[in-house]
Amino acid sequence: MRIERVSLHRVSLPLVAPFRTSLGTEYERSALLVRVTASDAEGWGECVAGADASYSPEYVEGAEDVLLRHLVPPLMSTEDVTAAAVGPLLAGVKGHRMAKAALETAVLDAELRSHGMSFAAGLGAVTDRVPSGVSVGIMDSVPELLDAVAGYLDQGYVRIKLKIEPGWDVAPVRAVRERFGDSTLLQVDANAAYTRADARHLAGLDAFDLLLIEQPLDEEDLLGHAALARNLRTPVCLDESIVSARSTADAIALGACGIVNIKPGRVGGYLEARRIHDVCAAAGVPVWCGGMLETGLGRAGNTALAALPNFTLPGDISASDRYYTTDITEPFVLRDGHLTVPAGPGIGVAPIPSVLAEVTTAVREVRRD
Ligand code: SMG
Ligand code: MG
Repeated sequence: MRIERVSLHRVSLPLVAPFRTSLGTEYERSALLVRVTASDAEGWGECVAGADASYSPEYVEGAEDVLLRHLVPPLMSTEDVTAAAVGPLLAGVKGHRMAKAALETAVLDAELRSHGMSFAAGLGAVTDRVPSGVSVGIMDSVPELLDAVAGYLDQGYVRIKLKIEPGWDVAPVRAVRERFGDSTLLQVDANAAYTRADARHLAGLDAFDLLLIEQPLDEEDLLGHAALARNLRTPVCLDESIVSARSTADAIALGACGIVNIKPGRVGGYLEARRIHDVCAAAGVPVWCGGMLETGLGRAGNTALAALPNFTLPGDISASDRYYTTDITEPFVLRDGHLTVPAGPGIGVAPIPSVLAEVTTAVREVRRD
């Protein structure tokens, strides 16, 4: 396709409640939406870079800058762009995977729409609904946490993930297990808050039959994760460390993880996400789809990805109202603990113009000259 215009929409959405992790507390989601307009189709992608660089080196203004300076121009000077060609076209720019993912997703959306094919069909989905897990932030007290978890279980979420950090780990996990029983699917996520010296302490979590512990150590500490995995009964899952199919294969070969969290934004897009899925499937490593507090746009793509066969664990793909009173697309709703995978062309949803206008704080537009 010939891309005529790319527009970058900065949006700001208030969260229904603050979301606290070992990295800090978020009160709103500041996001960047990419819209690609070609001669015969239009597509959208959501950039998951955060307001600050605490989760990854990328942050929203940086993503906007690299898109405008370095990523959009090569696409604009190419006559025939396909989604599969975006990665190779942008290979001269190192890193910036979240920015690249948003652009590739918008191209993929436009391309699939022009063929009348859904993301799910394009990626190879094998199911039309996916089980929904919820990520529960760090709270001021254990009673407050138990109330929050009770609310999510009442709504039907099939899996609970507790955010942990030093000082908020064994006690909250024990309390949730005691209150809600052994049959609740439960896992924890540290966002790299521990060090190798915490191995013995983390082994204290082994008593609670967790599905997994996610990214306990620094993202670059693969050998530390491998050592930890040898010493824990709880399976080690990697999030931040997994940035490509190659880093996934390395992590698996080193024994650094037994489970992989796949986030399309973190790895450069849905096409690399699918390659990671395939690498893991070949190695017998289960995967699940992570979340970055996406709007309905990102949520739509993630449900399609999570419908691939090796996504055997529930993802952090909750209903829109977990974070937002008003989503920018048709909201995703929980039905019997599941979300429906959009079946329409492309990503299957699009921003509702009136809502988009309300939450937009700035728009930058690049046109082919
Ligand atoms: O989308 O429900 C969601 C967020 C899930 O916990 C979640 N994401 O490390 O997995 C993770 C975090 C990253 C976002 S908070 C910085
Ligand atoms: Mg994580």
